[in-house]
Amino acid sequence: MKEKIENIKSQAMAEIETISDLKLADEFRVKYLGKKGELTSVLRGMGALSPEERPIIGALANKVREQIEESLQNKIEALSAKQQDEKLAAEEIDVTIHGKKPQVGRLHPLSAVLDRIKDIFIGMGFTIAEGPEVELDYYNFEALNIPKNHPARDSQDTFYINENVVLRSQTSPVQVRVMENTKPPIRIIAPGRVYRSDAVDATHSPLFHQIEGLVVDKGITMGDLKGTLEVFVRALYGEEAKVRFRPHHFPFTEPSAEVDVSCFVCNGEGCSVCKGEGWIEILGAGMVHPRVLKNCGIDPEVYSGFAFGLGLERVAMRHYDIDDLRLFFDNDMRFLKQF
Ligand code: 2U9
Repeated sequence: MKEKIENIKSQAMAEIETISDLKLADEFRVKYLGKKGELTSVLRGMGALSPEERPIIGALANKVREQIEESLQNKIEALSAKQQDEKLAAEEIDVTIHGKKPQVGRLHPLSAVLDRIKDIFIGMGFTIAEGPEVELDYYNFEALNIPKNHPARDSQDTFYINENVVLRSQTSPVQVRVMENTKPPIRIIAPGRVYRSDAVDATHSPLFHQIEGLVVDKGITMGDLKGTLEVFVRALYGEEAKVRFRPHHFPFTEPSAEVDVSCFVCNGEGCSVCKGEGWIEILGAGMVHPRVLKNCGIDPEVYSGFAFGLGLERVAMRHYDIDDLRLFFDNDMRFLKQF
């Protein structure tokens, strides 16, 4: 029996050397040390031994068992370390390789121009007002003195959600809402998206951006309007820029005017940008119609106000000499990178 145990030991020790992975190590453990393993079955036969032999053989079997266990444990540790090393080698990151350069974004040209315009008005004490783009017909038209039969109401111009709800066609409803909720003095600009049912071409888009302004207080006059727009235009186009008012009509202002700025390319001489005119139209403006003040809960006998509006795309196109408005909305990096 002693010989048998010695044989198991030498066989096991030889076999351990051949174990090449953890799965084989486990199979080995079952084969030699498990409940039905070789060593266990030898020990089971110990009943046939004499009482003198039993402790000697038992001690030997236990010692061999410990030796095999220790060798197996060493093998398992070596295999685990090797496996870990292989895993690390496979996952190795070379931190010296050049990374992929992320594309850094920049302000969209419309945002850049809008930011400048906002800054100029904030500098004059205006605050920024916002409101819903899906708007009640009342705020988009009715309160602004645009009656039911007015051409701007035509469904060709305005997107109707239903009879009473539209996509706002101007940012004016923002000012109406502010007037309803605010006791003058009011000094706001309302920038934002507006929608009109236009076919897309180089100068038209069903979505564009307006910036409208509103000032309401006691004793506001056309002189305040002219002075404010002059300061604005000089800040945007330079100290040399001049402003010209031409009479016009808007339902929500009276009197109303279209406002031109002297051409910032030729300084009024006449060139291709101003089409030889020397002047470029950039704004509409006027004194808030007394009926509009009244509609918004402001007494026109006590207060007066002026309002103005400009199209952001048109200003930005002139600013950057862009000839096609669609470029603003295509999100083509080759275009956007230029600004
Ligand atoms: C209230 C009262 C009056 C806003 C105004 C204009 C003149 C104007 C156009 C310029 C080009 C729109 O972007 S555009 O198509 N705007 O000419 N807008 S006065 O008048 C208001 C607004 C709100 C309560």
